[in-house]
Amino acid sequence: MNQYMLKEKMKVYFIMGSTNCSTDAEEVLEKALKGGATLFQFREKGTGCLEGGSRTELAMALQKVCRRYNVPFIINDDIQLMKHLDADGLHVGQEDGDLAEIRKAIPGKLLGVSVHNLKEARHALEVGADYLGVGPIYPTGTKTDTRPVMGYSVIRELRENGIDAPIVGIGGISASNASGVTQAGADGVAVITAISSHQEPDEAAYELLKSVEKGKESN
Ligand code: TZP
Ligand code: MG
Repeated sequence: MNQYMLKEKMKVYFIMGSTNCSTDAEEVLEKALKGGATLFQFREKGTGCLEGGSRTELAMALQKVCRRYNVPFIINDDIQLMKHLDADGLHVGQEDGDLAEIRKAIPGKLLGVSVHNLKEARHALEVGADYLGVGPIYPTGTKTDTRPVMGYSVIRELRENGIDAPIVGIGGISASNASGVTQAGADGVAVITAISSHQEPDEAAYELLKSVEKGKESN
């Protein structure tokens, strides 16, 4: 996938695992993709999350849904599972290991890296990351071990310093504040609860997409 296509796929980047959904995860994902989510990351984490075979089974079921909608399927921080499923890519954080080694371990696959500043962004891209996740942009209750809230000015700072790779903002993003993130220079937004906890995940994804596009237009 070239960078232009990848940037298009970043618009509404939906992330979740079973613990983020109050109803069936497959249904939530299907609705999200129907509504307009453009990329999906399987992130099975936290208290009560699935393990072993049931975790793999859920991942496979969600991958199937993504295939039906031609939406890339990314795995959070599990190279083995990514390889086992032949998923489209892997997303890792700063604490998930040596980025250069991870890059080498998954040739030809998308690699996304969470970064918090220019130094981390440059390093991730030097070793061959395909896209960057930046955040938390706004306060979030979904991930407790985050860095301090940074606001969307950090995205503008990355752009002003020549970072032209695909970027998604993450953390506390909803349809009401997504446009600020793309207006600041992000290609899209990554969300968990704005879609997974919404009564109508399809509407949530659609509203996010509209907000993302509005921000891009005024960028
Ligand atoms: N990384 C930084 S913030 C965050 C992650 C995984 C959680 C985002 O969840 P939400 O519900 O969209 O705020
Ligand atoms: Mg991680």
